[in-house]
Amino acid sequence: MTSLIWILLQFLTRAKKQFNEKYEKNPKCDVSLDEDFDVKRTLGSGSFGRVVLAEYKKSKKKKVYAVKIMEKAKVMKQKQLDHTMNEKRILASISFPFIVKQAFAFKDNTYIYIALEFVSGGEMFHHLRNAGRFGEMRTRFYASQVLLAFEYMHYLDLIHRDLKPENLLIDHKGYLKVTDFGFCKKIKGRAWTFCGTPEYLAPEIILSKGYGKAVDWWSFGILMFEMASGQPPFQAEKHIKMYDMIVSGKVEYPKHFSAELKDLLENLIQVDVTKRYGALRNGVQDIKNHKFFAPVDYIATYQKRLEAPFVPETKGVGDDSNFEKQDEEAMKTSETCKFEEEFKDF
Ligand code: ISQ
Repeated sequence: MTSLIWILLQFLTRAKKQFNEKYEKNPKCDVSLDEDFDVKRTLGSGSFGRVVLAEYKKSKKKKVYAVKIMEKAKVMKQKQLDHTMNEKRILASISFPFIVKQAFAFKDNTYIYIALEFVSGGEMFHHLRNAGRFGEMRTRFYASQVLLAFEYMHYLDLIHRDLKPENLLIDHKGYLKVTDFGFCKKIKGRAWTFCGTPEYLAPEIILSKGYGKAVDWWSFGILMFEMASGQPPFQAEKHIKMYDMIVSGKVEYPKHFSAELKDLLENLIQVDVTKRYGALRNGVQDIKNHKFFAPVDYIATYQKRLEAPFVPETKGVGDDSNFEKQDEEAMKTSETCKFEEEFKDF
C-alpha cells in the first residue's frame, strides 16, 4: 500500500470514530427562534418547508445562520418523520470541509428547526443557469470536492441520495458545500425507499430494487454531465418517459466533451451496477484515479489551497444578494405541542 493511501485510511478511520461517537449521543440544544434569532428573510423553500436567513442575537460578533424550518404536521403528513430525524442526527455528527455544518437543532410547539452555517455564494444551480454551462476545468474543480465529500460519507456508511445543483452551495472562497441531508441515511446493507429527484434517480431505484451507495455515483455522473453541458442527460416532460430513458441508459454526449470526460461519464452513468465506477472492487479510487481527474491535487483541494475558478461577489457577513427573493410566509403558532412523542428525540 502506498503511504498516501495509508494516510487517507487513517484519516477516514478517525473521522468514522468521531462521527459514530456523536451520532450515538444525539445531544439537544437549548435555543429558540424567538429568543435567540432575528429572522431576516426567506432564502429558499421546498415541500419540506423553508430556509430563512437569521442573525444570532446572543453573540458579540455578528453571526448569521441559514435556518431550515419544517412544520411538524407537514413532516408527518408527508411521511418524512424518519428522514427528518436522520437529517438532524447526521448533520449534528458530520464534519467535512465540503459539507454544510449544523450549529443548532431545536423545536417548538409547531415547528422543528435546523440552524446551518450560512453559505453566502448561493446555489450552484443559480450560477450554472447564469453561465449556461461550466468549462471542464470548473466542472473538475467542483466535482473533485463532491467526490471527496462522498468518499467521506460512504466510509461513514452514509448515502446522500439527493445530489443535484440545487443542493450544492458555493462559499465566499468559491468552494462547494453539500447541503440538504433530508434523504441521507446511515446504512450498512441495502435501502428500498423510492426517494430523490427524478432527473438524478439511478435505474435501480426506479426499478424498485434494493440499492446501495452506487446510487450516489450515478447521480454524481448526472451532476458532472449537467455541469459540463448545462442540461442533465435524461429529460422529458412526463416522469414515466424520463424513467424509461434512464433505465435504457442511452446517453447522447455533446461533441465538445473531452474524451476523458466522456469515458468517465460512461462508467458512472452505467445502468449495470456491477460495472459502475465507485461500486467496483477499488471503490472510489477508480474515480479519483481516472484520467479526467489527473490534474487534481486532492490534498490541496481538501485544504482549500487552490484558487477557485469563480469567486462569488459577497459584501460582508450576512450578504444575501446571491439568493433570489422569495415569497414570505407567516409563521403559525400553537398553544399545544404538536406531535410531541414523535419528535421527542429531535
Ligand atoms: C446555507 N446557506 C445558505 C442557504 C442554505 C440553504 C439551505 C441549506 C443551507 C444553506
